[in-house]
Amino acid sequence: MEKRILITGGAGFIGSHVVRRFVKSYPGYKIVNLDKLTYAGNLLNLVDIEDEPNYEFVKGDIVDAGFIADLFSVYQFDAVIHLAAESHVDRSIANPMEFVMTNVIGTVNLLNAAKEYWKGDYDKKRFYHVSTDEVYGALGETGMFTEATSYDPHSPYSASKASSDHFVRAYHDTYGLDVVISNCSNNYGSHHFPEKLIPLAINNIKNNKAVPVYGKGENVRDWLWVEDHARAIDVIFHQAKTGETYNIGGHNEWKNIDLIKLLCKIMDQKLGREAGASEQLITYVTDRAGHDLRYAIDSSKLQHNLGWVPGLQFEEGLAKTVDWYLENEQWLNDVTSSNYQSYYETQYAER
Ligand code: NAD
Ligand code: TDX
Repeated sequence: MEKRILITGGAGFIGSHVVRRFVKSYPGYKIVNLDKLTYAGNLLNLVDIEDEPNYEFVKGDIVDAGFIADLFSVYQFDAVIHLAAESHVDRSIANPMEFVMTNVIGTVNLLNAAKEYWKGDYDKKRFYHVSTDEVYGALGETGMFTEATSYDPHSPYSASKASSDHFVRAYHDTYGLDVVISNCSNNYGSHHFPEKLIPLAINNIKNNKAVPVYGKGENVRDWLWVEDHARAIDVIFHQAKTGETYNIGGHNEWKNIDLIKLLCKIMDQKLGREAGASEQLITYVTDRAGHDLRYAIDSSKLQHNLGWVPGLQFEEGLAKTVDWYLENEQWLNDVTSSNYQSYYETQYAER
């Protein structure tokens, strides 16, 4: 094997796209996917590659330091691509401590295990930490986040991701660990858990249920096709210099309400509904606490240094995403069966 790579959180939304890309593109790499299979992790996301000879799944918790140290000894990893996290802002508002445990303690456990196992010899070793644009806080109507923007997280989720980023940099500065970090904007595409805006809206429109829009729907997000994110991670993993940070974004800003209206239009066409029918489902609900107004990523460093550019245009990507959800009803039924209903009722009951 040319490399043995630990990918954490590979059964989740972005992780499954990263695992698929690495397993298929690099038959000479051994890919070990470590995932706790929380409500957000789903092995159905990887059925197409689960029998590949260079792929292995391990169920486990990054919060368990002893287990993580043993895993390094057993598999002799050369690199880590760390995506495992609690990732939903609304859940972090309801239960911050889970985010501290997984996102902060879990990340430090992985850093420690890598440091101990590699014992200061970082030649051809790498710890890649996947982070978010939310660490930079919120923008007004203008401006963009660059890699030099100061951290200013507002939600327990973004505070926990900011903390983990600081630990990763501290391990580089203090122990010389070879690290890279990327901070990405909102992803969309297939296998996205339907608690996040786009898949939740698709599911609700499909079922003729109210589509909850927080506040006035004026908040702006910068949306990136998830496979473009996976391709950026591939490029950065292989080409970035040690200690570097890269911002990844779609240059694709949408107000939530405009995005939902576009989605309604696409779904009217796909479902053979009268034009304007799905828009009737839009329901304005109480705003998210501490709701960041606008995110926008300046990814020019990545474009200039490493030649990455976003590939798929948004309208096309959104239509492809809708097609995937309509064609994968079983997946949607599976992930919305057990605890999803109780989450949904609690989250939206009082709005
Ligand atoms: P997700 O919630 O879909 O998946 C997270 C995965 O991590 C799940 O498979 C879950 O089972 C696993 N996991 C959670 N806790 C774990 C633990 N203690 N031990 C082992 N595995 C555990 O998340 P996502 O949207 O795919 O995000 C992946 C990463 O990318 C996260 O680090 C997130 O902060 C970051 N990110 C996400 C976005 C986005 O738009 N979704 C944007 C930028 C960055
Ligand atoms: O029901 C909803 N109604 C609504 O108006 C939901 C779930 C969300 N929203 C709004 C809140 C945001 O302004 O839509 C926007 C997008 O919300 P989410 O899909 O929850 O994403 P966001 O909070 O922007 O965070 C996402 O992008 C950055 C991911 O969940 C994070 O993991 C990532 O780091």
